[in-house]
Amino acid sequence: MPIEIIRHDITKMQVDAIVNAANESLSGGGGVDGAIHRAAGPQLLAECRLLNGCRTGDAKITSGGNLPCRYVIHTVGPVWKDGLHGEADLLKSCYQKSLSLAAAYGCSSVAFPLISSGIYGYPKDQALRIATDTIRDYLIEHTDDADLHVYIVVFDKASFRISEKLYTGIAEYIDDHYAWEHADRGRRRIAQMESACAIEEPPAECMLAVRASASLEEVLHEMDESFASMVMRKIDEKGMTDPECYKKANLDRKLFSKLRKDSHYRPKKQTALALAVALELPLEEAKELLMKAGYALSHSDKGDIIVEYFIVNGLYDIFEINAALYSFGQVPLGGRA
Ligand code: AR6
Repeated sequence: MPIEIIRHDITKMQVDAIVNAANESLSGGGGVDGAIHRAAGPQLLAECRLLNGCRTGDAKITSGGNLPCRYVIHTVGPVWKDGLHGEADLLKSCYQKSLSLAAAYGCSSVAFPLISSGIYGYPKDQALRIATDTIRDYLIEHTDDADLHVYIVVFDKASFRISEKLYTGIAEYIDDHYAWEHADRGRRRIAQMESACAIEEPPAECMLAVRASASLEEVLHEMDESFASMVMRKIDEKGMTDPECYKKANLDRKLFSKLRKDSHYRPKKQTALALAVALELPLEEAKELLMKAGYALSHSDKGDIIVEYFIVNGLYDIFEINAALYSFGQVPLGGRA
């Protein structure tokens, strides 16, 4: 995945560059800044002293000292006041300037902490949203940096925050669709018996009858169509380019080109779901696409229900979906070769 949110200590990340949430003096501090300076050793402070500080929203670079990364990019996030003092633009600028520096220094992987979301008080859900949106937009605009792999490293579980409203909406949806799976054995047995008597999905022959308006040739062709062919057809129908599609799907270029080259390529479920989201398929079509890769959206899988919630509500932002999946402890969408 070009953008990956992970829970880790950023000082341990084996990447080309890590980003430090510093202050304007670049003389070290608490939080992640303190942890980075401690792990990098005194050489880092000596290099920082030569940089003449750093303005809020800007970024500067040093070596990584004793850290496993080659570089540390120091950026200064805004102090949160009330959101009405240009905080969002300054925070965006931190990500943009840091990514430009990483690209200028030939980095192919970079790890960010959630800048400003600790001592500087930026609400974590908004900080995460700005981080994912800004990094995504940057990667879409800078096609040359398409292979840049970006980690957003969060330290504590509380950082996987999505807005209260979204969280509640998803929690209710899960409750409605998942609850019976957790009912006591007796109720579960009754539900099983009921579902054995009901036909949820019409058999293929019914579908042929229902779709009487389509020519037999068309229907047979669609039944034969592979996963990869359906993706390519949908890309054409929607007038998308390949990069638009794989970036919206949070897939790396190499993985996507496998799909382009091999019409029988069988993706992982998270990749198949990511493509359904990137192509903004309505629920039935998303299920059809998944089925072509041998998967289904299951109501006994919390992650599937969360993705379904977004599709049903016409919300196709993969990074918002991933933030929600993280919040509920589920595996994110996207993938790499
Ligand atoms: N790895 C990953 N994330 C971490 C780590 C770590 N080792 N340690 C903390 N975080 P903060 P700010 C998370 O306060 O809000 C310093 O004194 C933490 O949970 O480090 O931008 C500077 O010198 C939070 O989500 O940075 C400045 O004066 C995020 O990193 C000021 O703090 C950022 O928290 C900057 O404040």
